[in-house]
Amino acid sequence: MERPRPSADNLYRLLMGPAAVTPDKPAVVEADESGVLHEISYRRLDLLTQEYAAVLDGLGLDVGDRVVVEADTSAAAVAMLLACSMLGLPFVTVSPQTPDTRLLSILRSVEPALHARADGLARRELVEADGSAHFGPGGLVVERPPARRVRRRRNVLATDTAYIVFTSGSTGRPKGVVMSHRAIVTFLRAMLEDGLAGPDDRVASTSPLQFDFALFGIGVALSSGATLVPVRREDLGSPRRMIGFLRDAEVSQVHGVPSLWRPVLRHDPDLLKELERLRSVVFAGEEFPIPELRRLQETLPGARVVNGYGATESMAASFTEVPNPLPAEQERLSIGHAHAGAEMTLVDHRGEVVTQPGRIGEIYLRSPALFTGYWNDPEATAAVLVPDPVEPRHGQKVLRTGDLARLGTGGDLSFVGRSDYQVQIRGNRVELGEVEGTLTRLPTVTAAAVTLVPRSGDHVLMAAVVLDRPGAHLDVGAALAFCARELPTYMVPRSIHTLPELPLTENGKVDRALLTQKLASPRGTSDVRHATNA
Ligand code: HFR
Repeated sequence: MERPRPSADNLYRLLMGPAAVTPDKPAVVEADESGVLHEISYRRLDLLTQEYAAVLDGLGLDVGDRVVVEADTSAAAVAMLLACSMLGLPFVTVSPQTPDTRLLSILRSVEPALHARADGLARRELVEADGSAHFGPGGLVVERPPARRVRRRRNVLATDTAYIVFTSGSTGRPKGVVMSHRAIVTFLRAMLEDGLAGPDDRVASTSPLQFDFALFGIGVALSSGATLVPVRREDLGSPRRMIGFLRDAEVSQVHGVPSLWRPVLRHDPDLLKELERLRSVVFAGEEFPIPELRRLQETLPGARVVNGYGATESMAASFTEVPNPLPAEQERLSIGHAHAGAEMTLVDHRGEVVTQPGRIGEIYLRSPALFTGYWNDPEATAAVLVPDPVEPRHGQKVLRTGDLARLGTGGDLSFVGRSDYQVQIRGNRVELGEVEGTLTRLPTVTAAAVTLVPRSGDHVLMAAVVLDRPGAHLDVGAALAFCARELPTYMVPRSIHTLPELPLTENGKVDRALLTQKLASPRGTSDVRHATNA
């Protein structure tokens, strides 16, 4: 049977649209191992995609058969994602630094037809994948072809799965978020309407490919005819190399989690002045600590900072420009209104829609870009794809985000925190984000994380803070006294530990589970100076 045909709403067709209009424009600019920049045009990227698709098609896979793609973001990796999209093969992205145990659990869950890894990556002998291959600028080389199978489908439809991204599993077992072509294409069309990036942008992507923030950068850059500029992992660790790369690649827009900026802000903020072409910084994933946000705005005069809020289950929900300068007393950031193609509604703990400004509720997201469901987990799916609280009778599901926000006077929202970060202390409800916000108002504190640590049968609030310079000092006693003045007693941390950096997850967010472990055994926290609020 001839090759499956992608219908209009297909990720490949959206992202390669510009190839027909500006074939010679650079689609991707990437550094090789010696740091030399190479441009791959839209025409070249499409040719590589077609080449990969021909080899994949020769394997006789069926629409819906999964392909695990193990790579960092690169032109070849993008071509692999597009080739899978063209043939209706859901891609499952994993990063080279994904531990074998996590990769095995993903392979066992999705049972891929093929595990394709970027050239140069070690072949992890994990028997779970049927076929194995490696890919690069020279082509897609199949090492072990997948078993022959019957092709039951010939059309790739909008409702077919484009990709499956596994959540970090911070709250429980990792879940596979299944996104259809219709969902991701609808979302990216809303980004085009909002003008997040334009054809003259050079968009730097800094997240690992297993994080949909990386897929967002690929989608936004290519669908707008812009140029995608992946930042190599080894360049992210050193402020000088990261800033040098962004400057030399003449990047105009940087996508990254807040922790991306912490090292340069702490060790060498003046480097940021070299980024004269930088017009916008889009952050997502968690709150940007206010003191760091202020420092970033001060040192990047020409750039607007955009607070991107949302969950993988809809890719993203809102993009809100951060006011510059940030008002003095502001502690929580606005997540504004949903982007052009969605709407956020707040529902209180009684299930009532919140209409009163100042009130807090859980964010429910109405959108055509919602995920299909969690892979092979109908119960978890039913828990978050729920009847519309405003009008349940029409049967259209909405996403229950698990995030809390406060309703503003103009219907805009300010982020409060995750509902599972609401903890009970001696019967009182504590919003960890509120304690963290108070701690970041202390002089020299640039970031803070508060966690509940089990202690002799009870739980105590403990705080970790990062100071704004390596040599800075925190007067912990004064800090605890400040908290006691600003917060109810039950919200004052039992102790405050100064750390050189906050532990991070693979996606670059604060790793609260690891932090709790570190704080539970003070010996684990190096350079610990703390007083107890006994
Ligand atoms: C998230 C979700 C991807 C691309 C998200 C672009 C954008 C957003 C995404 C990234 C993500 N302020 N808390 C914020 N898919 Br724009 O982090 N997805 S996730 O599924 O891994 O995590 C959760 O992270 C949300 O439910 C929130 O709790 C939190 N979060 N963005 C923000 C945020 C505060 N801007």
